[in-house]
Amino acid sequence: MAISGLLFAGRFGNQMDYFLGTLSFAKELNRTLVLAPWVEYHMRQPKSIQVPFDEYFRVDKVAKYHPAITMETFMGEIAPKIWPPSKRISFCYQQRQAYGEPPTDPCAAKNGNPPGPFWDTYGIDFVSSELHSPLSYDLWNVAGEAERWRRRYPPHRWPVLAFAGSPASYPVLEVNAGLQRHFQWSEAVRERARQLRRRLLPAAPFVGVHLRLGSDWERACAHTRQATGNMFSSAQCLGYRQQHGRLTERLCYPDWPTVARQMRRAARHTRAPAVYVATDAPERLDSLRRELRGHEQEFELVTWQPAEPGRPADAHAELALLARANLFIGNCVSSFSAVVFRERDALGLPSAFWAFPEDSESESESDRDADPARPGRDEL
Ligand code: GFB
Repeated sequence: MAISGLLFAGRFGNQMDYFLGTLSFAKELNRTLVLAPWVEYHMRQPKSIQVPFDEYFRVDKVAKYHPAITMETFMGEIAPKIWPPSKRISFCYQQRQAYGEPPTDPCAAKNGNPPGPFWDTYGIDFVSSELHSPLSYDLWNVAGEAERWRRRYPPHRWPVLAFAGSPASYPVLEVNAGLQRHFQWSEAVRERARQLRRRLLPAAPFVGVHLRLGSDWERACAHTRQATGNMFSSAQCLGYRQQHGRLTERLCYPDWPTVARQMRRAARHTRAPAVYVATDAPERLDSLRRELRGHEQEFELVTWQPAEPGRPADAHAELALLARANLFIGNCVSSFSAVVFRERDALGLPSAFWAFPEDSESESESDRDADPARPGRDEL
């Protein structure tokens, strides 16, 4: 009675969006969700690495909302009973194999990296493919679609639906964004976030910000000039129908004066002596420091410092830390920022975005709402 989605597309923020949609899909079909591992790419490792779901999030909190088990539990305890090797069929919408001989394996579920290493991690091979078209993953905008899935794939004949790609869309549909509240960081991640806070921040309110600055992002943001709709996660501030504004390059890649101004204002409003900056490109922060020259006494700029030399920034600890800042300023277009925004939204904590609203130089709603009294250090 399970659904397993291969959530390999993209990096963490992307995968999180797919997870929310997949959880909702499983709920609509009333099937247990097999929580796939996170797919990561580590330096000098040619193949993707599969990180068990529960290293980052608590399974019991997801399962409280809808039955869910990890891939490890599924393969160890359930699959031997209901999903023997001879019954392993991969699902995809239509033929995925683009070139070559007439396909014997239309879903090509294990072609390339990460798909190959993903299934190999659990010793899974597929005996055939099932093309489920015209049934789509969008059970919310296509009337009667969930019922058609249930009729075509009844659990007694199809106990497991194993998808070659996530049965969900990116970016996450509006209707599913709130499901982030069921994803609570594991104790290990929370502890790393607590340590980060203790080590680097004063015991006082703090502002947390995300600056997406890498060259991949710079290139992506150049596309905003031609874009007419939303891009990546920009619906989180612009609205799914862009009812709150339009996509601009500045929203995607804000200029330093804007960043410095919003930071100073946020620190002032929250009476925070420190601003924690999470970024994918710390080498670019010198420009920010130059921009803040003359205002050093207003707040301390804090960034990732490895506890051991050379350790890369811990993305999950940073996300968990940002989620509990007194005020968060994120990048509206980034799905990494979106993880923080959705978690804070569920907790009722204020967030703002760089260069948003576009024409406002005045304080935003969230700036005003920021309450220095919450949350406390113990709440992480
Ligand atoms: O999470 P993600 O899909 O968000 O991908 P975007 C960005 C990745 O960069 C994260 C790292 O998963 C992290 O590994 N990263 C970014 C960071 N910011 C930080 C940070 O502040 N701290 C740490 N520790 N790591 C989009 C992708 O990225 O970028 C698209 O989703 C595409 O697929 C586009 O690649 C160019 O939405 O920001």
